[in-house]
Amino acid sequence: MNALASLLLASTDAGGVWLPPQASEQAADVDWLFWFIFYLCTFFFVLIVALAGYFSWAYRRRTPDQPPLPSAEHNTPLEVFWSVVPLVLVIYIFYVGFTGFMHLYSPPPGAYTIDVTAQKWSWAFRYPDGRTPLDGNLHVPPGEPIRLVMSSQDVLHSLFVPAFRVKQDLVPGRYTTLWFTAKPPAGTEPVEYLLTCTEYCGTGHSDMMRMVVVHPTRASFEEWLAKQDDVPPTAEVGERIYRQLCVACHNITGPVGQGPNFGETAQLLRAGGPRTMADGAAVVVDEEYIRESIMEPQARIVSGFQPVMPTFKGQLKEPHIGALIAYLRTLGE
Ligand code: HEC
Ligand SMILES: [Cu+2]
Repeated sequence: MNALASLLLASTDAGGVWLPPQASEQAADVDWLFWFIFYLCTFFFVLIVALAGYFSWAYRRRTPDQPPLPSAEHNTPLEVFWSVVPLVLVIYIFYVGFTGFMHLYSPPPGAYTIDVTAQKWSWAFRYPDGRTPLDGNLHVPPGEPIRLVMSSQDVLHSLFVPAFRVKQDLVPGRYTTLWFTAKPPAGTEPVEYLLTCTEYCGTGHSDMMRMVVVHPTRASFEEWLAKQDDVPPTAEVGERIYRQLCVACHNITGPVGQGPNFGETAQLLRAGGPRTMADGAAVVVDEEYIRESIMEPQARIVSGFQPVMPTFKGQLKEPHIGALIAYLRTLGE
């Protein structure tokens, strides 16, 4: 019975066959209206198709020369019935949809605000005190309204968290907002949900995936936030940043991805270059070159590659760059 209910409704905290878990306080209402419309359509589909099938069988022509049956006369009660019932249903759907929409697009005053910047092809999140998440993911405290103030550096992007049932476009040249209240995780560990771009924005569109990390308590969120700045610039931290932010385009060895292999970069860093740029210049590969490649990737383009690397300015700070360089030094030894 439980299995049947979750198959038919898929509206549980844990998620069902068709929908992801309802991880925000907004999710249940969205799902409720979705399933209401879905089953209403199913009901009328079955009713209409069954009646049409039955009538064409019941009133079929029985002999080749049978004259047509007289058509039914006008029937006022029946016509009022089949006009008023759908009208009431549609008005009800409009009412629930419109009030739900207004609710979803009016963040409550005092919501915790996080800045979001999208660019081809990454997300940058900035907390009220200016800190940015080291792992590139959106970390949030549970059980309180979170408001995202969002803008785009280049083209249209769209932020979507399926488990929260919220989605909003990011438009260059203006701010848009989105809010949600994440449900507290069941256990004492943070829980992660997918965050993705749902507006096709170019070749790297599918790389625009991050996690929303819901902390079990406000205190554990604060503790995490406090740690975001003072990272030790060690190779381990560098490797973690690499896995989270760079691995999509930079392999270490093997086939070359969208960007140069870091094994090769590491060797050049050890030898001091030279690296040939698209304009033919041969440049020295040192710490400053690595730093520039990360903060101003468009300044100089490595020969044979496309200028597709996003800047990590605003997302990575000095200790992070130091950590990445320390990590590069461990490669290809
Ligand atoms: C969307 C793909 C993409 C991502 C993500 C990306 N890069 Fe790049 N990267 C490139 C491309 C393409 C180039 C070569 C063109 C250029 O110079 O901009 C490059 C070049 C570089 C270079 C110069 C390498 C050399 O051998 O000359 C460095 C250093 C670098 N990236 C570091 C990083 C770091 C560190 C990260 C993660 C924080 C990162 N990149 C994330 C695409 C990417
Ligand atoms: Cu995008």
